[in-house]
Amino acid sequence: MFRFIHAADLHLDSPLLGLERYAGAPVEAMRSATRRALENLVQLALDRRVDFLVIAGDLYDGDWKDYHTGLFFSQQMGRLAAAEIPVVMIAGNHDAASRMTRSLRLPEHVELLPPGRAATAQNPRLRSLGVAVHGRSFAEAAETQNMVPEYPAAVPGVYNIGLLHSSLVGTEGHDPYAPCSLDDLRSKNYDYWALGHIHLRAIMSQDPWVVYSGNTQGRHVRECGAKGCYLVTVNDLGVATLEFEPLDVIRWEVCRLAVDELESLEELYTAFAQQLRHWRKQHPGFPLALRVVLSGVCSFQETLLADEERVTQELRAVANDVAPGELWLEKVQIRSTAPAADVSPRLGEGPVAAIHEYVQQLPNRSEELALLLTELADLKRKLPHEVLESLGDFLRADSPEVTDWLAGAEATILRQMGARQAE
Ligand SMILES: [Mn+2]
Repeated sequence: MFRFIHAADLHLDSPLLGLERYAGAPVEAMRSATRRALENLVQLALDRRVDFLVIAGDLYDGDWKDYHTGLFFSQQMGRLAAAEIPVVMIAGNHDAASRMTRSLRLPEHVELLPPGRAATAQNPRLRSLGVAVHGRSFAEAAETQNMVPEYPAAVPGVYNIGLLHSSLVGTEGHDPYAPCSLDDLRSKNYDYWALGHIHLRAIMSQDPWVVYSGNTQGRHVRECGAKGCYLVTVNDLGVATLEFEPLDVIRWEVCRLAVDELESLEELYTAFAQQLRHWRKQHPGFPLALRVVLSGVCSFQETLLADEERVTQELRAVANDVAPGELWLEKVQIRSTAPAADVSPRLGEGPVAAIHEYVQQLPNRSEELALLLTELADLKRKLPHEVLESLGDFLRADSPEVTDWLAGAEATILRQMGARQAE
């Protein structure tokens, strides 16, 4: 029997996106979150006495600002060296050789499989366990070739693990790096494919195991819920059992608050406090980064829009009250709409009313909506990777982002009108 950990996408020292500093926000926890997640990974390896650790790419978020990132990693690896736990890893699109201008020599028990050509890890401890780990690093940030065909043939009589940073066919919405299909992977006759690149953990197949461990720490609102790694136990018959182990130190969630039943800002704040207590119970002891989305038909929409900044800060004050220093309101989005009876008379008959009606009808006019989204495709091509990542899939008509945007459009129209009337 042996045990290993499959982790990927640590994105060490990645900045966490979209966070505003304000009194009461867990700024320090957030800044060092990816490092704490690595510490937790190492601690887990020690506590559970694993035989080895594999990392399927994107250990680093990109080129190091200075040597501290590399030194932090080597310090953590030192803890594993003392316990004689080997590490095998590959570079992904974020830490591809071409992106890294700085590097440090790796300790002997840590093996980075080379770019250019898939290879098998050399560590003799792996051989004595009856394990072969195969993999290939990215040389360039954008490797668009299917790498699987040239992976080494499975070694007979041992447990074969493939390390691969790749988007599988069917995982849309991700850069199509080193794309391959499940059939490509099956054809290699390996026992376990440890995949990286997709940050949402997923078991794509059980025979053989094809697994995305997801990233170890959520970095923005698109990476919600518990994040961590898989602890894999392989018995003497070669049968593996997987356990998900959380490693994150701050957790993202989207907190949707329906306002349909509420009648005033006061009631909103009370309902929000209740919702927050619910979140605290779901994630006891965890600092949370929350995006708050107000949805539904709001009887006091105008009051809500009249002083959005105040509403946001009031909600933050509620969060500070419920769990001081543990809740971070990343953003408050007003996606509620005014009752139709309130809106139509205000808009009258003019062009603004026409725009409002157009936006309201869009969800039911799929062809027009599709056309509109096609025009956004151009914009999407120009956006930097980091921005895209935090935006989500805004080109798919049925994605929640698009629904939210359309609801937000009405708020924008009313807000503009309110501003004009105030002038
Ligand atoms: Mn990644």
